[in-house]
Amino acid sequence: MDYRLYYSPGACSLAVHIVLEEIGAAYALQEVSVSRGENRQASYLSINPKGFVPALEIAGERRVLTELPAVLIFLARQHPQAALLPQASALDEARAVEWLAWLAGWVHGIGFAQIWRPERFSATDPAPHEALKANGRRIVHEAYTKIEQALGDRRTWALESGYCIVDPFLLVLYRWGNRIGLPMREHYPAWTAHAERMLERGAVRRAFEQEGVAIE
Ligand SMILES: N[C@@H](CCC(=O)N[C@@H](CS)C(=O)NCC(=O)O)C(=O)O
Repeated sequence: MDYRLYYSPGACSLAVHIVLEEIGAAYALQEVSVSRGENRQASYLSINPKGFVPALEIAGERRVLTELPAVLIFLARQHPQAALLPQASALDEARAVEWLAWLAGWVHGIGFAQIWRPERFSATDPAPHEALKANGRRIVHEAYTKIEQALGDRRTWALESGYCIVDPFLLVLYRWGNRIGLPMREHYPAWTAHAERMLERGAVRRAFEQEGVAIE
């Protein structure tokens, strides 16, 4: 076994799960359910003290690797035959990192976090929580319009150079759009076509099946 992925069904760790399937890695799955609060239990905090999924255990390494962009970039670099990170030029690679940083730092870390975890932004006073949720939705709407514009120029994948580690993350966010009740199919046709292309991939179907999740 080369890797063990600590994941929660349908969480951002799903992007790593898809990439593990894409590269054909020998890996084990360890469920850490966020909805049941298992990520905050001592047993998991001893593995990832930050209390988030994903965390990737790497054979021979003492400490797990955390932070979604870091885990995705590591796997793509470690398995270059899968061609999941553009390598033609430093700028091509940076374009993938540019997407990952924005999706993780802004769309997930600021947008969705305000919707699902307003207490992170106002820990002691619950009064602003509803306003934080509304602000999170505003940020997600604006970001989703930008994603739709980017995918709407007839490109097949996030990067013109081809399928890469950004695309599984976009699929996770597409699912989350459905989860928060956005009319994904009606408002984001180019992104919907991208999601449908993703669902044609065996690696994606296997990861969805193993986690017991669907697109809607
Ligand atoms: N900065 C982290 C954030 C990861 C993250 O927020 N993961 C969520 C699941 S999508 C989580 O573990 N949430 C636990 C919680 O909110 O308690 C990363 O990019 O990996």
